[in-house]
Amino acid sequence: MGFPEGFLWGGATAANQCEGGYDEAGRGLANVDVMPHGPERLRVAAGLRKMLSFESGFHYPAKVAIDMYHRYRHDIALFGEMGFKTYRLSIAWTRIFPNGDEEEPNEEGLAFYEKLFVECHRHGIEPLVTITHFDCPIHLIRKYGGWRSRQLIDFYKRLVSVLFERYRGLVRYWLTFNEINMILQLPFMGAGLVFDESENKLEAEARSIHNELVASAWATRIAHEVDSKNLVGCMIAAGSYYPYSCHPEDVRAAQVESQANYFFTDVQARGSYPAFAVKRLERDGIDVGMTDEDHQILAENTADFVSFSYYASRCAAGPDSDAMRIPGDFFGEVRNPYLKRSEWGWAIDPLGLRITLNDLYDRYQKPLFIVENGLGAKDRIEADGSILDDYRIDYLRQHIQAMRDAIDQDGVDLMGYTTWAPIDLISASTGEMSKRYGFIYVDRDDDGEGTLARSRKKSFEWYKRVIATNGEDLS
Ligand code: BGP
Repeated sequence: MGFPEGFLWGGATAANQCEGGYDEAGRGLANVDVMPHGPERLRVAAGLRKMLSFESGFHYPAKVAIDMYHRYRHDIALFGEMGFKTYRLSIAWTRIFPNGDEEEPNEEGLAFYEKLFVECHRHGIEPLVTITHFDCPIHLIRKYGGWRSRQLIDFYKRLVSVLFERYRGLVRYWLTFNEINMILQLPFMGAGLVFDESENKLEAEARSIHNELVASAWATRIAHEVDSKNLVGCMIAAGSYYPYSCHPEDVRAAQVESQANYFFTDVQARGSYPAFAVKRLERDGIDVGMTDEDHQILAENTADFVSFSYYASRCAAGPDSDAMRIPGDFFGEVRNPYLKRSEWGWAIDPLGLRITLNDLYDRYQKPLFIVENGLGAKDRIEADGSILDDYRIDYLRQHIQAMRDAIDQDGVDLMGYTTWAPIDLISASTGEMSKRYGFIYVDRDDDGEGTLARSRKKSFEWYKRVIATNGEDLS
């Protein structure tokens, strides 16, 4: 009973949210660098405001982030101290190919990650590498229009071939695209898309999605060719949709929303477009540019495991429902009246994690991996310097309990759990530092002030004990 032996406990970060060093060692500029802190950020991320370079009057948090580029040894040592079995991180594409379309990679960028992976192994930590976590080289956006161009499939293939060859023996767990379904909400962040007034937005999105899905299948194939020990996962922002009530219109609304999300993993884990998606594209008169070769590549190279982030369940209601709607909410627009919410308005629903695990396992029957889960909260430093983050411990405890139930009682095959994020870093949605997730506090504020010094929060010792007891001791 309990967590299986070898369960991969750890934490997850993304390059642009922690590395900094944005112009060091030949690194090129990416979409994620030019996303400012503050209210404009979401408009840029959604492709509604074009920002392809630094503009005056804005603070760009990714430039320095938490400076992990220079401090990774120290940070990985702290992860080692907590007993991490795995550390999920992402490669910055522009460290390896600064423009994205070069023939030859940037050796300095490759050497950086090699040192980082060696450091992980020194602490007994297995790296879990996201190949792209919301990043796309600016040059590829300017010259090719981001992922709407099929040429990006080739550039991505070149990138992954270099990574798999170079890190053979150092990395065996890979994720192709972080939260691939977020392209629907954040097309600039997800695919480097900025829309022209005259453009068919739906078509540009559908083509970009298709290109990423094909690129993902190619990556899976190349990974297996280079080393049969490689395991490649797909990754979505998950959280099951609940109908607001048992009114059939609400149930149908939840189904439609779920399908829009599952679509991505359906293709990546099963190898073909599901019938509802084919019909939807037909209805909208959209041609994604599928070739015979695409069909074959998708069918023959499905993901080895299905990974996902879970922060909250979502709720859906039919058009005539009296449900309370929240315009622009990240996780669906209908408020679930039964759930409490975080300081940032994200619903808190540990049982929803068990439901989501069951839904995904029922649908795919592939090993699952929770690669993000956590609570963004403001932390207070006590007079003696300590941070008593019991709210974070409570959140994680309940979610870990829910996943234990899913394993023990429902038989879900779960490979591991990496919290978002083991160390405070830049928020993807807001660019804030004050939305903190870490077991490790970083002295930096929303305006980029602070010493960047690290310190352990109360949750640090707690998570260490959870890992040491393989999830037995959650007290
Ligand atoms: C996911 C992203 C992460 C991370 C997390 C928390 O969508 O994959 O990059 O940031 O959400 O979100 P936020 O940082 O906006 O609180």
